[in-house]
Formats: sequence, structure tokens, C-alpha cells
Amino acid sequence: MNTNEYIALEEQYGAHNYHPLDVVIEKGEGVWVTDVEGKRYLDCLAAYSALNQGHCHPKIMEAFLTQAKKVTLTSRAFRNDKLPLLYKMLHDITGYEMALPMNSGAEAVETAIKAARKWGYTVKHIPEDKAEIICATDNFHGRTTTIVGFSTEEQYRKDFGPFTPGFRIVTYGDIESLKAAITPNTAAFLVEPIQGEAGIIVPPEGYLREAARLCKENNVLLVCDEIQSGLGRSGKLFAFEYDNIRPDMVIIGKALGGGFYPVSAVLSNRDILGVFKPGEHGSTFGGNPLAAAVAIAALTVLVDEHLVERSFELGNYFMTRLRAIKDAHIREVRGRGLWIGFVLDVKARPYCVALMKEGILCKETHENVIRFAPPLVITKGEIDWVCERIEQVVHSIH
Ligand code: IF1
Repeated sequence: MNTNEYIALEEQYGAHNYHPLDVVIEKGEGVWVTDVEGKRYLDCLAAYSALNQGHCHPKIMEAFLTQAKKVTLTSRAFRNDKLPLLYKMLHDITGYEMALPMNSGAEAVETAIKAARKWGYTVKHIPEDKAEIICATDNFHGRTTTIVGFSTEEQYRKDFGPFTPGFRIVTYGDIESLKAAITPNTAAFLVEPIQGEAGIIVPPEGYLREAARLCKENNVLLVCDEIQSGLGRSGKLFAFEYDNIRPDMVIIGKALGGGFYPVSAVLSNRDILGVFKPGEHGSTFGGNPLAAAVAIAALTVLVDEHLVERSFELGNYFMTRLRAIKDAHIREVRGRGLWIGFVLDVKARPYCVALMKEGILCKETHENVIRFAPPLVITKGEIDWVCERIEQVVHSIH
């Protein structure tokens, strides 16, 4: 079958909740993918940071296949011999005392919300059913009905109500707004250290540091959603490190599965995650041995190949090169690490289509922003290759 035939099948039988670029990918290796026509592209989206280690990384593949031949699923009714090793590794790498494994990012966010509420009632002694969680404008934390309930984006929430109560919205980046929203019933502030979907928005210098101080002062948990920003994407293991803080809970996902498998987790200390007693929370697939084996390999690759440091250095290089491109339609180049928002004053989609023809896959966000977020295994030479093509497209599109 060719590209058009695959697209026709998909359009006829699949729900239309996406509008993908018309490229049908058949193979992936490192930063490169090949479509069904045999054309190669450099992947500058990396599955929204789920492919930090690149496509089909051989070491993660080996762990995946080895585990698949042994045992893949036990349920948490029994123990398995891989999950404890993942726990220990997460502790060694992040310093948090405990982890709670789930599958998708949204499930891990839901888990953090439940933990924060339960902590609010049992430790902070918030009156029954009065716990409040503060979220930021333009947040993106997933697609469940509870999570879209506190989205400020019409598209994500319209016609999906009624929604879960107990959430308040503050202006992202505005510390006064947060201060004004905290009440004695506030259990947590849930925030992305850098907002991905909103267009790679880096908050003002010191914002998270101040937020952490405010939270501590008011006995409110600071919960950082590092599902997209974490595990090296921002040039640090966690984006919150730029503010030298230590959140009470950290949510990870995406790259924890090394591009092979959905794996997410909530990281925290015993005084918080310890609120869950047997039977109060769980998941059929969360913490399964295949997921644990893959996550261990994904983290090992991240450390062994110095992907965090690479992201920092190559991200700066990439941004410098993009800033050197002069064109009247470029408004700003912003970001951290290999996570770059290329802001235009016109629609970004035609640029993404033109880049695709040049062999670069990327995706617009918020109409006028192109995000460049390649796998962290990209080389300097490949960044040069990408930048030459971006420059060509920028100059020739009008
Ligand atoms: C889609 C966006 C990115 C996330 C943060 C939680 C989740 C995500 C910070 C939920 C997920 C994904 C979901 C995917 C596209 C993508 C996305 F455009 F939708 F917003 F990356 F920017 N927290 N982000 O970024 O994780 O449940 O999906 O595993 O929904 O189309 P999930």
C-alpha cells in the first residue's frame, strides 16, 4: 500500500481526533524515520519527548525483547523481579524515597492528585471534601475528564463536562496570583516547570523558587509535572533544577518508557506517598515487569550516553543557530535544552508541511509556534543539516 491508501483507510475507520501530517512512518532508528515510500526524515518532535533516547534504541530493544521472552505481566497481586530494581534506580537517580508506577502520563497526574488530596485530609487535616488544588493557566496535564476540567483551553474541555470540582486556576508565571489563591484548604500546586503544549513557555526567572517558598510557608505540596520537561529534555534531568528547588512530588512519563512502552511514575517521599494503603489505588498494568525492564534500560541509556548534558550543550548550539536566521516573520526563538519554540508571526503549519518535504518532521503548537525537540541522541552535524533546511524554508516560503 502507498501513503494515500494508508491515509484513506485511517480516515475511514479511525476516529478523527487528530490532524497528522501526511507522512506514514514505517521504520525508525535513532533520530531518523523512514516512510512507506522509502523517504527518510529527521524526527524533530521525538513523540513529544517520549523518544529522548531515539527510535528503537538497541539497548532498550534488547531489554524489551529479553523481558518479553521471560514474563511480561503479573499484575500487582503478585511481585515481580524487575519492579524493585526500577524503584531502586529511580531512588538512586532522583533522590526521592519512593515511586508509584503507572502507565500513561495522565494516570500519573491523576495519581498525584489523589495523593495530594489524601495527604491534605490525613496529614494537613483539611475538612472532608474541601481540598483544593491550584493549577496554572495554559496548563497541559493530559486528557482525562478530571484533568481537562482544569484546562483553560476551550478545545480540550468544551462538551466534556461536568467536571471534577476542587481546582483553582492562577496565572502561570505570576507569583502574586498564586499567593492570592492559597487558602487553608489548599493541598497542592500542580505546575509544569516549563509549559510544553502552551508553546515552550519558560516562566520568569525565580518563579518556581518563589512558588516553592510560598508552598512551604503555607504547608502546600508543590507538584511538578515533568512528563514532558523531564528526563533530560530541558538540558537538566528535571527542569525544576534551573530554580534549585525540590518539589514535594514529581510526575514523570514519556521518555521513562524509552519510546517502547508507556511507563509513568510519581516520585515523592514517604511522608506523602506513604498515604496510600493497600487497595486504595492501583492499575492492572502499572509496574509490570516488561515496563520495569524497559524503564531501567531507558534510564541506563540516559545516564550512560550523557543525554542530559548533550541536551544542554546541543540545545544551546541549536538555539544559537536558529537565532542567526534573519527573517521578518520570526518573532522569537526560546526554550531550554533540545526543546525549542520557534515563534512566528504567521501560521506555523505551512512551515511544518514545507519542512516535511525537506525531510524534517516537526509539529506546530498554538498556531504560530514550531517546536523543535529532536531525540537527545542527535549530533551537531545533524543539527547543522536541520538548520540549513530550516533557513531555506523560512526564506522561500512566501
Ligand atoms: C496528546 C500536547 C505535548 C504532557 C504533560 C501530562 C501529559 C502530557 C506536561 C499526559 C502529554 C502529549 C499528549 C499528546 C500530545 C502531547 C502534547 F500537545 F498534547 F500537549 F507534548 F505537548 N503532562 N502530552 O505534555 O501524558 O497521558 O499523554 O501520556 O494528547 O495528543 P499522556
